Amino acid sequence: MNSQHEWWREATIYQIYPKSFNDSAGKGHGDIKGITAKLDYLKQLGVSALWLCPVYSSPQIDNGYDISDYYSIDPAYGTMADFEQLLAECQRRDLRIIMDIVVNHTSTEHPWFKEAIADPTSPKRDFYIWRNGHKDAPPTNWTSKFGGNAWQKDQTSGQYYLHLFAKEQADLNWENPDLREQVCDIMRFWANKGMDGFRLDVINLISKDQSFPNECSEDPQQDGRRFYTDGPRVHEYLHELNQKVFKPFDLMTVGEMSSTTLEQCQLYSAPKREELSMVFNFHHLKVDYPNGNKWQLAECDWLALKTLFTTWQQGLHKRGWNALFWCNHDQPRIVSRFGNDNTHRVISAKMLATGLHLLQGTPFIYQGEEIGMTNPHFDDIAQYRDVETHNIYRQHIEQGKSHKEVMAIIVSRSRDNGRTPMQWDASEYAGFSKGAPWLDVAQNYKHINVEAALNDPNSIFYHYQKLIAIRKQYPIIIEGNYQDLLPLHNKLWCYTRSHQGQRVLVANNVSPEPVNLSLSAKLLDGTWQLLISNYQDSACRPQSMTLRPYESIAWMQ
Ligand code: TEU
Repeated sequence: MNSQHEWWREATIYQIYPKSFNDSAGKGHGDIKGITAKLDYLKQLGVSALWLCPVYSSPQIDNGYDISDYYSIDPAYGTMADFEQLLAECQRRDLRIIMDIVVNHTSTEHPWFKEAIADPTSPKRDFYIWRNGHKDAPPTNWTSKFGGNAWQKDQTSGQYYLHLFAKEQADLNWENPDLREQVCDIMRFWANKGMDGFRLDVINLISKDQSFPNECSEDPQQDGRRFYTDGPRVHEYLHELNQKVFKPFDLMTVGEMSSTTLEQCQLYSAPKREELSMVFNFHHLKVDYPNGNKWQLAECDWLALKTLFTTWQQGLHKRGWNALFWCNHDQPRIVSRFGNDNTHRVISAKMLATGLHLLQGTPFIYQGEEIGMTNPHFDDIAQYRDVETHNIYRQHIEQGKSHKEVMAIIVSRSRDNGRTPMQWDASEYAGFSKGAPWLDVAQNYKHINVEAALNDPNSIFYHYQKLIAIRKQYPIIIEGNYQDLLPLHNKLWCYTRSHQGQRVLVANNVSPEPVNLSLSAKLLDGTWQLLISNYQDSACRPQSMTLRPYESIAWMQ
């Protein structure tokens, strides 16, 4: 495959969380027809592809990341005919579709698991990971990502099964070749429908250390992850999937990488190794986690963030390929997190967008990000729906924290921050649904909504639209090398991209105060043009100057 063929290198991808995108039937719950009705809006934004979060049949314990039938559409989202119509309408508009596929685990309602539980001698038993406990203790002390021990006891057989996520999400045993063949069949089924790629959920967790060792340290971060993250056979399994499915169907693949390393991601996404097209990692979204702890509050550490960008930009340059993103359905809204949703919402949202979209990689826009949707700031636990949020709430209260303390963390960290209904207009329920939504709409929908954004030529929407167009127009954005010009400055994020004698210079003030920018005379030589900025009267060429609060300017030479 050459670069021409790899459409995803110049693409921007839009992530849809179907439950919260658009409800066509007044149920308070988004559906596939609702997505089809909004394709012209997405086309207007200019994205090349949609990533659709899981719409397969599921008991919805984890909003579809607990699949009970890989071959059918959950009735809550519609029918297979609705899905096929969505696909056809996308194809008509030259929009591609990436399906989210969850194969690290299934729902415990999946027939494989039901058979495995009902009959321990069934071949399906080995599709999952079973171990004996030690007296009354589970097989290992690993913890689930959603809190508590990662093993659940089956009372009938007395054995435990592994679940790295909720207890209703049982981990699959990839050591079993029949299971791997089933996974290939599932992927072929969807590929045959004509979709363009897969987003593979927590795909770097599929291979577990078969000796299942215990963690020996009391450190809460020592939760067992080192025994299954980027595990012993993961590259072999991905290469096998690539040869059997991805390559024959010419699919684009993006692997969600949990707690991975740059070295591993160089391997996953190296074109010659034929594993994945690109990786989707989270290191840059942990710079406000003290000691890696999501459930403890801290501000964004910009120096750490910039160091990570340098490491990953340079580390994958000409070696692999990265996804670029600020938001997804598991993350709080970026404008409320690293920007300022209070006094500088529009300007800081645009600054964050420019900083990210002019990097090397494939940008992903999460629904609502393009209009600067914020965290909803829900302060009542009853307003939250997420299984992780409720588990963590319970766990922290049991550990003796006060309700107030726990809520302060949840308000800023809950995954539901990114899941509130899409704000389409100023009508009731933000035009998302005619019925009361499954999760409350953020109260600011009357002024933050798609309709208002489309009517305002200076809106965040048009800024994103321009960034998407710039990427398609200038190969330097796709190919250029990255260099941080002021790596030790904690208020300026200023970098160049260089490619075949051309240069792009990006200057971002990441703070709410004015900051002086001084650049070397050598750098300023030559002819420059303004590419994009977030104030209307930004300097047309780079010079030493004062950058206003959250000011962001990109020039090209
Ligand atoms: O998420 C994987 C994952 O580990 C996180 O993003 C997780 O939500 C976070 O660490 C919790 O603090 C993927 C999906 O994106 C997520 O929605 C699913 O819940 C999870 O896998 C299990 O399938």
